[in-house]
Amino acid sequence: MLLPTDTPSVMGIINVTPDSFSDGGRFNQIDQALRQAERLLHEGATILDIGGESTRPGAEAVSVDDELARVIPVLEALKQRFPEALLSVDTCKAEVMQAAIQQGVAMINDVLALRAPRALEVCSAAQVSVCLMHMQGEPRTMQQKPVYTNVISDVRTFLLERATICEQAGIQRERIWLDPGFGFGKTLEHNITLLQHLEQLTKTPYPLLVGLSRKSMIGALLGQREVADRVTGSVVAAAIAVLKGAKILRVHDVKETVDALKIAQALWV
Ligand code: PT1
Repeated sequence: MLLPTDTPSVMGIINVTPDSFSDGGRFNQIDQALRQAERLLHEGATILDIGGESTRPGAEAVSVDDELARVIPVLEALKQRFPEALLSVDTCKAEVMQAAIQQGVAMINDVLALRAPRALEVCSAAQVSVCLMHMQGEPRTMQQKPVYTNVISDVRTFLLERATICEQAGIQRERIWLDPGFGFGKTLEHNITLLQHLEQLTKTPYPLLVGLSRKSMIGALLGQREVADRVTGSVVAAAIAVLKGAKILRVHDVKETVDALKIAQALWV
């Protein structure tokens, strides 16, 4: 199943990390993920992105076994309950990619852009789309001192190199998505520059996915606003990204983003 690129889509975020839930019990996690999926799909998400490893700044890595145990039962339950929904898995690990592909996911969303061992092999052997994201450093330490010669061309060059490597490994061009990785080893100024010049990343053969939802750059632009109060800021940033050519918006607040998309599409010439 290929993801549409003609018109922008909203990808709803489903986190299955322990800190997202009051009780880490298996049944509870599956049940909560199903309820959240139902709401996000009802609100207009056409893709759901399921992640079992936090990659936000400062986050610690998780083991393969823990990530598999969190993510795979949730994918299985989602596929059974919502067979028509497009699923994406947010992972860097080849083992998790392989198991997710067996559950029928349409996209592998990888903040490491398939640089982990065997990730490229696993994805090229399957009929799956891949999202290649740019990150400088690793989540635990990436915000300590990000440096670029030119953030736009550095990110663009990295993403096009990874896309070429994917094509050479046999992943079809139509299956490759790029993502500048807002907040991943980038200062506020770097993030602002990337969004201001996002159209430079859309002039490639590959469609663009962006994640801005509730990130610290939105909080900082609003004067250190807490996470729960970043919805409007996130929605405006998402609308700007779409007007500059982004084709998938990865968001928490699906309903609000879908409204913004409808208005932007109706009124922008
Ligand atoms: C993203 C993304 C992602 N973001 C893709 N996958 C996260 N493809 C997880 C902050 O500054 O943008 N694209 N998977 C979440 N990561 C972050 C990063 C969350 C930074 C918060 C911040 O607050």
